[in-house]
Amino acid sequence: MTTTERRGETELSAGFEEIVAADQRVEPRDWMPDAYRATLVRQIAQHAHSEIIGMQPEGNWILRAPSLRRKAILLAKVQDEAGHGLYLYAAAETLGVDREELTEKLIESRQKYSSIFNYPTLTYADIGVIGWLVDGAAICNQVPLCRCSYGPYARAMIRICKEESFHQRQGYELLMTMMRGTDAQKAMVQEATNRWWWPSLMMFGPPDADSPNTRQSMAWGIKRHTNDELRQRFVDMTVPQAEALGVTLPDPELRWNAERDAHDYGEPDWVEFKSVISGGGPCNTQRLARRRRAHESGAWVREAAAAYAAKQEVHP
Ligand code: FAQ
Repeated sequence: MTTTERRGETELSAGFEEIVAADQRVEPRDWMPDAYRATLVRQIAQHAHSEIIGMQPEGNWILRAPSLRRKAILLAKVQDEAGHGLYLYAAAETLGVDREELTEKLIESRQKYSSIFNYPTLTYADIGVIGWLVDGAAICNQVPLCRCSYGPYARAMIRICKEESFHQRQGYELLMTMMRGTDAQKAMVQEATNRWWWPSLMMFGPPDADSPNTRQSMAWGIKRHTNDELRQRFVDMTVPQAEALGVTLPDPELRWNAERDAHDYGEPDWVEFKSVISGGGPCNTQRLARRRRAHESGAWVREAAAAYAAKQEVHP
């Protein structure tokens, strides 16, 4: 690198730091450090993959929904998740990676997706609990991302969060209905809550002391809070909701701490978390195999769309 090139890069870097310090948005045309771009691609791709893989646990119940109303709600929710995936892949594309390449990385296990979608949905109460806890955790984690320093990601998150709020409410309403039902229905809600509580806490990522990316991502304004801060916010938000619903959260250490003005809670099983994110969760193999199959069986659609686009270029 020549002296002039080095001086040019120092100026560009100062411009980037200024945008971040002033809490303005970095846009695709702006210069950005390679590591900032790589971190965004990693996080946005993981987020997009999560939305797409996240369609499977709930999709599992569309044909078995207990009424036409529940089926219509569930269909709309699962379609929304597909839409979120598409907004996010589009945001990632503004960083110079294409969706085809990201999909390849997902199906070859070279990129992650959220641990939560590697657990099975065993009863219809799971659909309610996913809305309440999983979408509830997603909202806690994602509302601050609407202020992410990277413009296209922040803007995608605004639409996504609006839809996630609807998802959370439909789940809570479903559970409220079941809790007004028979003893067997109430037991089903409690049992589903017991299974999803700890995996929901794990969605926020490892404890701060074990989170290699948080410090730099916060300095760049990609993340606005640490994993533990958001996990705490989720616990504090969820405890009164559980009380209103009439279910018990499965944590004997959960109690209000007046000194901290927050709830104390037990430690999630981080060994299980590490195993799930390294491919060892109960449904990892099934989720990826299904995604791979869907990708392969959609090849003819991509080919036809590309052929049609090429024809339009010749004869618009
Ligand atoms: N699962 O250093 P950190 C949804 C990885 S969407 C799997 O703390 P970071 C909507 C992490 O990637 C849910 N992997 O990482 C919906 C890193 O690995 P790497 C998805 C995880 O990025 C609802 C390593 O561990 N949401 O639910 C997890 O600073 C219902 C070290 O971790 C998002 O993606 C995990 N839980 O913080 C859809 C939100 N946690 O890449 C359908 C955006 C950590 O170095 C139905 N993402 N890892 O190999 C984020 O906010 C962040 O990326 C975190 C992780 C907080 C997830």
